[in-house]
Amino acid sequence: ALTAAPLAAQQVSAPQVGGDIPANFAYPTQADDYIKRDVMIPMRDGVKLHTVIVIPKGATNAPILLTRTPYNASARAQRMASPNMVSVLPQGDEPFVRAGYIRVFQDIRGKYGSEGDYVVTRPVIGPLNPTKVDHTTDAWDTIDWLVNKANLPETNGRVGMLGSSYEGLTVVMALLHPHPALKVAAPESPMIDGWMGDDWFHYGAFRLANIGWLGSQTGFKGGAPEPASGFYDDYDQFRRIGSAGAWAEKSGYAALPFWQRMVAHPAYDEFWQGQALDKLIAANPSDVPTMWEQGLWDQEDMYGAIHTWEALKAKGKLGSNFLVMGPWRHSQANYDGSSLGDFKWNGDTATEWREKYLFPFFDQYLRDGRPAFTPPQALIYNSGENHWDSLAQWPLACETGCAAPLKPIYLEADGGLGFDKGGAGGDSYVSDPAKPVPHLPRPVNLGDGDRWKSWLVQDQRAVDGRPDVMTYQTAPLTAPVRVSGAPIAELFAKTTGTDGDFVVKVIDVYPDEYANDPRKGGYQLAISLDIFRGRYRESFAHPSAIPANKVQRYRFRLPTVNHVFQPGHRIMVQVQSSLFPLYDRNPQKFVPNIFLAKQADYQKATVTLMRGGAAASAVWLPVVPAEK
Ligand code: PG9
Repeated sequence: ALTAAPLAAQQVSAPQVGGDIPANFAYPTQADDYIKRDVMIPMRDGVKLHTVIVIPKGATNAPILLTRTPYNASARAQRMASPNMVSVLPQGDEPFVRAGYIRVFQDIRGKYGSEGDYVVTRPVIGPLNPTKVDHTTDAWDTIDWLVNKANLPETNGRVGMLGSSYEGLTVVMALLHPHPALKVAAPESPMIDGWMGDDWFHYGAFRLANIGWLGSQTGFKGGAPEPASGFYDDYDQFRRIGSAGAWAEKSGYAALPFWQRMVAHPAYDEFWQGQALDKLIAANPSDVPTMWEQGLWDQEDMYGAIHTWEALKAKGKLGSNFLVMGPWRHSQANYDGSSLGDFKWNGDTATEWREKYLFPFFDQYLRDGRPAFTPPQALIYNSGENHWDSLAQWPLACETGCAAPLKPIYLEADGGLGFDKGGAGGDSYVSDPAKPVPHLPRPVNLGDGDRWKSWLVQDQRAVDGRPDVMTYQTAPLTAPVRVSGAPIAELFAKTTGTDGDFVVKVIDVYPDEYANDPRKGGYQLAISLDIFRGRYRESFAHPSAIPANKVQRYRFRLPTVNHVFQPGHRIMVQVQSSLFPLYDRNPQKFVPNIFLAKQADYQKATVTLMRGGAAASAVWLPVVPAEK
């Protein structure tokens, strides 16, 4: 048995005199494999922009990868504290770090460490921007400074630009008049047209989900958390308060200049048209080799990249402009792309894209002696067969000029859907602004990032069966149906109201039983959906009241798809009048400005979707022959 030695016999080490915190202590200096420099780069108007330059230690003749950001350059260049450059920089930068690139993040003017005025998505110099500077000149001046060896001795004089969303917009702006040292670019889910289908509106329906961004982004130079609202369920919050304008008044956001501009421009007038970058790029196409990237389920900027690439295609500029669409949510291209919501892809599609396509595309222009690399004209994930498609032509089906035309799939009686028109008829439902259709099962907290990121792939059964959600579906398919292009919704509808929204979803319904993943038995996956504000059915610039009880046509393009509906699955179309609180509610009574609608303006309406005959509501699908 063990016996303790008598206490007095134990060796007691010297007791601590004083506290355990020494008067002077510093961590040993780390042997970083990089150098970080903070510099202020002067622009042509004397304003200086804060720029973080991360250089691999010992670099000479290194290319530069540049991102211009409204989201804090210092934070963008500090993923975590580490002596390793690869850990300090964002995940998406990994192949560039391995190849010894210099990485540069710059605060755009007026944000974080940069001087000057911040203007939200600052339009180019001209009628909407009376100053002498914009993101085109700022990118030029920045690149001019960076490739000067007196400023940055480690440079080889060549720059590539990339970035997602707002950072993608700054890439596109640089392309409007590119500096000769800008050799290659990748706008990733760029914000291109804030009214048509990117962050602020979709076809005129206002996206309440982004309203918080405005406060944190323009309330403060350095950004700030959004204030507590006193609500967890934003569905309830926005419904009770009323219009977006009433919410802005209550929250104080009504004092923000950009909010005021938005309220002054609810329609697609010169303000929005004049800053639509797809139009500006088409008018000033560059020769800089460019890879346009967009997620198939991008919940923020679903419109920009594909429309700009199409505008360049129409200009005959395909030789230097390539399209990539992955099975991704917004900005997922820069993270792990193995899955989205409940859907698992064939490996990490985002890392695969960065390593196999993006990096070699950039590297051939930025370093000497690198192999030539021509990406496919369009690299698009096939979300029904779970693999990438490399396409020499895109889209495969469209209204005119494609190998195949669009093929209408019609709403039919008794909730049917088919390629035959069927007999004339109609289906009615009551749309009640007091009970809008939620875009996610309640409670909906717009600050819940995980639910926001994957909401577009959530199971639509959450709303299927509501009396105000009209569902039409085919029988289980006996052969695959392949769709590759942009579907077009064409509804013929009447309403007892004088305004109204139309949401159309194209859905892949999984078989009732799905042994590979039992929870997916009967899953309703929207492969394409959008909203259209009825007052714009004749003109985006000049809204008009809907004549009550008269059939009108509502025709709008839906987001791009590259999908195969497999045998045993069904094709489904759902139509509804709201998608809330992501989009503000339509009062269903024509008012001059929906931002300023009063509580009393919101009214129930009976909406009738017409079927068959001369008013055959349909979705025009880009059906192409199935391979195999
Ligand atoms: N989608 C964001 C945004 C871009 C431009 C304006 C407002 C918001 C973004 O992720 O940057």
